Parts: sequence; structure tokens; C-alpha cells
Amino acid sequence: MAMTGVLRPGHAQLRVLNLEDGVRHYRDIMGLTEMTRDAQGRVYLKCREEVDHHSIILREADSAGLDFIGFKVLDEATLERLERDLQAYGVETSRLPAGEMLETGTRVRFKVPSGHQFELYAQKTQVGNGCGTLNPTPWNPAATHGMAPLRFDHALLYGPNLAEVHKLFVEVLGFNLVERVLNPEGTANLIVFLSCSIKSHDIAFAEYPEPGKLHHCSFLMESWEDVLRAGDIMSMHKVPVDIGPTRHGVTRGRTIYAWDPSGNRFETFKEDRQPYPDQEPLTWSFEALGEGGGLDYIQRKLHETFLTVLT
Ligand code: M3P
Ligand code: FE
Repeated sequence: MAMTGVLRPGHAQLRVLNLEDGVRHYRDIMGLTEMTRDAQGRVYLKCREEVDHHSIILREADSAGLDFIGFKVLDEATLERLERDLQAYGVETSRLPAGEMLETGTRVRFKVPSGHQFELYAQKTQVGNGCGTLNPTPWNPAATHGMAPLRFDHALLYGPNLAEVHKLFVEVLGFNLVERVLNPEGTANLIVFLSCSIKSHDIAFAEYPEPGKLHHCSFLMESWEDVLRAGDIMSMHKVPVDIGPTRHGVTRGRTIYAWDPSGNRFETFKEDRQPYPDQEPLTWSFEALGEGGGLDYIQRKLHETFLTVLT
């Protein structure tokens, strides 16, 4: 086993303005499975290939956006080590007890300089993907409905202090830079795509004055055909679409950006690269983000919503 440390984004808690509208979107239209609700009224949903208990948690609130993202780490010893490493680096951490989030062990919570809350955890009840573990089926018909994303894949977050956040993820959490977009002056990064695996990104950050903003949560689709089919379903249900279907030049992902009923942007996405950590990072100029097809490789334009519409 070569993957140690931080394994992957395991959950995101989203704020929605109306809980049942949110549930209709994520459960009935996107096709996640509702797993449970807790005493606070939060709804836990699972993507079909996630083997742990849940991928997305919805919390009703007066403003939309992201409460936090949780990364799963290898084991309890890794959790304790990373907690110590964060503290030694000067990051304040706190512990949420096992069970505060249902079916989930102790979480180590911390805020990064962009204003976003993250947490690390080592344990979440493994419920499986319904395919079995002995002579498994390739997919689970009972869990394959709606857009049928495989898993919660990554998020793009906007906030200040990009260089500090980038450094923390690389030096403490063991991520590597896969791609970046430079600012208009070419003097610093505007967006960084960071991976703790061989995905094109497990998390991405963009420089932005206001802290703690969500650009999108992304859901991995099985195929490009499934991205287009998700687009059909968006249209059938009048889900407002932002960009696509198209390809991002940056990361090469094939994509649609659209909005949930609270205005949180989500992405249906087919991964298209496998950047091992020995590969040199790819750099895009700010002009190339638009005209060079970084954002939209097919239309080659910088859609204005990309830089401005956030929750
Ligand atoms: C994604 C993705 C840009 C591309 C964004 C890419 C900033 O959202 O998931 O690959 O141009
Ligand atoms: Fe994305």
C-alpha cells in the first residue's frame, strides 16, 4: 500500500435554504441515497460508489454555502500525527467526539487561512456500495438512480491568503500541486489544484477577498455519456445550468456546472488525468483561463459567473 496520510475528501456539509428542496435535489434528481437524519435535523446522503456511510450532509440555514469538508485519513495513528503536525505548524485544532456526526469517529477540525473549515477523520462506518465484497457485482442497480454520481470528488473554494493555504496543504497535509492558474499580472497563483492521490485535484482554491466561499462541490461520473445524461436530467427538472457540457482545459475534466435550489454550484465531472506526484505541475496564464480554454476548452471564453457567483 502506497497511499498513506490523507486519503480523500470523504464528506462535505452544505447549507441549504430549504431542507426538503435540498433533499429533493440531491436525493431525487441527482440520485444520492438518503441514509439517515440526525437530532439536529441534518440529512446524510451517500453517492453510489462510496463505501462509507455518507458523502454529503445537508443542513438547513439562512444562507447557502459550505460548512466544512472532511478528509479521510488512513488510520487513528495518522489522525493523531496530523493533529500534532497541524498544531506544530501553528494551526489551532479542536476535536469533535465520535458520534457528533453519525456513524463517524473523532474528527480533528481546523480553519485554514482562506476561512474554510476542514476536518480529518479516520473512521466512518463502512456500509459498502451494495455490490458485495466476495465475487462483487460491477454496479448496484438499487443505488443507481437520477444522475447517479459515483462519489463526492472535490471542491473549489474561494478565499484570501491562497499562498498560505497552498503551503499548509503541501507542507503539513502532504498534498501536491497538479495545476495552477496565474493571476493577471503573472506574479502569483490565482487558482491552485491540489491532490493527495493521482486525481487531478482533491481540493482547489482560488484567491478571493471574501473568506470561506464555495465555488462548487464536484461529483464524479462514470463516463462522459453519464455527464451528458446528467445534463438531460438537469433540463427535465429545470435545474439551472451555469457552464457546459464542455471540457475544462485546466485538469481536462469533462463537466457541467449547475446550481442546486439554494444556489450552491455543483459539478458533474468525468476525471480525465492521472497525475502521479512525480509529474511537474502544469501552469496556465490568466488569459489562457478564458481565451486559451482553461475554463471552457470548447467555447474558449471566461464565463463571467466563474469569478463572481459563489455561496
Ligand atoms: C474544475 C475541475 C478552471 C477549471 C476548473 C476545473 C479553473 O472545476 O473540476 O476540473 O478553469
Ligand atoms: Fe471541479
